[in-house]
This record gives sequence, structure tokens and C-alpha cells, in this order.
Amino acid sequence: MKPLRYVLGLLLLGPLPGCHEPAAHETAAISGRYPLTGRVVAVVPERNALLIAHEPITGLMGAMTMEFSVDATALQAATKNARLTAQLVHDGDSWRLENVQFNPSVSP
Ligand SMILES: [Cu+2]
Repeated sequence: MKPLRYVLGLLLLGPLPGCHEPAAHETAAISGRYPLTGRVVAVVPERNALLIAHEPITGLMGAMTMEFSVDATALQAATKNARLTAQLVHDGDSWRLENVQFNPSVSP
């Protein structure tokens, strides 16, 4: 019996490093963009990354806390506990956020 989320992952995306078991190597190069909403848990400047507690991403992964690469502008603007929206970009085997918008006024 396969969990529903595993089946959805196969249909829509394929393997997700750190989130699911790799299912098919040939899908690793598929790129995609997904809207992401979450909260900054920590700023990780040594890896140009933010540790983010993100909400479920339909067809991709459930809610969890994980690191995403961001550009220098987003890194400098980020503050702990800030709410944010962004585009999650899956490019090959890298995961990064683009169009990061911080919304500190939005209640958690
Ligand atoms: Cu995740």
C-alpha cells in the first residue's frame, strides 16, 4: 500500500531530496516552481540560506522545517520569525526561493 502523498509525488514531481525516498532518477532534472508560505526559523548566512517552517506545498511535501537557498537581498532582509511568501524553484537538484516577500504584519 502506497501512501497517497507518495503517489502524488510520483505523479507531479518525483523524488524530493530530504523529504521522500528517491523514486526515479530520471525525474531529478525536472524543474518546477511552487508558491511557498512560511516563517523564518533562522537565518543561515554561512550557507546563503534561510531555515523556514513552511506550510504544506500541494503535491510536493507536507509542512516541515527545512533550509532553502536565497539571494543576498532576501538574506539581508530576513529576520527571525518573519512571515514570508516566495516562489520555491526546483532546478535540477537545488532548491531555492525567489520573489521572497516578508510580511511581518501578518499574524502567525
Ligand atoms: Cu520541505
